Amino acid sequence: MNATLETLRKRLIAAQQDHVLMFWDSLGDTERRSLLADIASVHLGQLADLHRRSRRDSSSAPGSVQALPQVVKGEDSQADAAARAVGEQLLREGRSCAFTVAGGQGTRLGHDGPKGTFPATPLQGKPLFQIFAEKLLVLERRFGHPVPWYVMTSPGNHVDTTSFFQEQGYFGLQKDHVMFFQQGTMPAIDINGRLVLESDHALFRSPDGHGGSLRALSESGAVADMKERGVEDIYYFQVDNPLVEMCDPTFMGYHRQQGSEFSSKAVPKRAPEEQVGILVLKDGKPGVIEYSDLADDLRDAREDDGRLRFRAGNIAVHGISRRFVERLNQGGFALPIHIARKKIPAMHPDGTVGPVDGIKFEMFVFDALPLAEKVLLMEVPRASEFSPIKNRAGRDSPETSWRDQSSQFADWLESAGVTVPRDGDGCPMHRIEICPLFADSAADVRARRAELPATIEADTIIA
Ligand code: UD2
Repeated sequence: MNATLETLRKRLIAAQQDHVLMFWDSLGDTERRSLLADIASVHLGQLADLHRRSRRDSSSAPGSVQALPQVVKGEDSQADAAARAVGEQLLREGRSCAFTVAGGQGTRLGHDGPKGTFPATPLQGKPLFQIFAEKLLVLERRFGHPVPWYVMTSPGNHVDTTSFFQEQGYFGLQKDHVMFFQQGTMPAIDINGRLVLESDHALFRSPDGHGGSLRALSESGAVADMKERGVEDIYYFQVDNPLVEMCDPTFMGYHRQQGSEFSSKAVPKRAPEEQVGILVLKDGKPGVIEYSDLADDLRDAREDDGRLRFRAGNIAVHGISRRFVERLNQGGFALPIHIARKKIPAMHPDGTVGPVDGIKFEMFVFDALPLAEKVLLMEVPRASEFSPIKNRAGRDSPETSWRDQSSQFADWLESAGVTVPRDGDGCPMHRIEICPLFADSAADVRARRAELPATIEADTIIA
């Protein structure tokens, strides 16, 4: 260990990072070994570059921005039906899988536990993971083939997530078809570029962003598992959206028909000021521009028909070909690293722990768009596909998501002839919840018309 220590110490001194050994003399052998391994895995040169970058203006305003051509779901019913048939065949043959990124810390929601365990339905308060599991069970029933489900966690929530699935009996899914893996982490630095110690023998690390999923899929063996199962396409979605249309066959059908390697769903932005990333062509390449990097004239630009020109709001639902993930991981994985300034808990030289101003690093999955040979963008209606739970209150909160879930169920019921009283804003007067296992679409609801009430007169669960 001494030789390793001395080599490492020299590297650390050269990089002005030798403070990470300040507790060395008081550590036991196991702790020393673990600290050495932790430090050895850090790319000190890269860290110094990132710190230099963090001190420059980080905005990356692109040279030219154009709207990305898109398919609009519902605009051409014949083309949609043909794509849907392709997507359904993929499910029948087990060639599509579901992939949830659930490694985030969910700090804004303030929920004690992994975000997927958050009670998300309007009346029964079913956890997000249960909603997804039930939607997957419906697909299995409908297409006669289980849909493999990959769930990415992070070191901070992995055990809690897997224990939750075990306690809940995998919500009725077959255990063999649910795979968990952890995403990678990156060390953080303070504003002077110095590594932060979380304890006397460990660096502070944080999850490497949802972009890290594209590396973790490969490193964890998930991609190899997919290959073995015959899975060719991955339906990627975030853990926070109960309205996700699970493995949407129409979307995955277009993805497949057009030979796309990376497809994205978007919803029309509500207003120029809405704070969502937008999918565009940046300097001729597909990508996402964060709202803060979009110049005002582009943000406000409109088509002749009055719609926003740059309106493709990113809802973080993607179709990704397995081969593309394999290719990204050949010969060095290189997505850009983004910088986030956050408070970080640090161990000080006197052994106390307290927050310091720090810098965390993350990769974003949509940065893979320009690396794909072919991409597809599909605009979908917000009301039926996107109502995330991100904040405790206000926009994108449990309250707004319950309302949007109830509205979707109300639309389905009305299509089956049920009377649903609505308020002046058009929202259902009562909360409604339909279990996916009872019906998972308007067509399913119509097929069970005989079992429905004539009118919704109070909060109603249909299961
Ligand atoms: C993301 C997008 C935003 C929009 C929105 C749609 C970015 C930077 N912004 O915003 O443009 O598309 O979603 O809902 O992506 N996660 C991990 N590991 C990580 C970090 C995040 O698994 O290290 C997961 C997290 O569990 C969640 C998702 O990624 O499912 C989104 O993370 P977020 O809440 O940080 O992204 P958000 O809502 O700011």
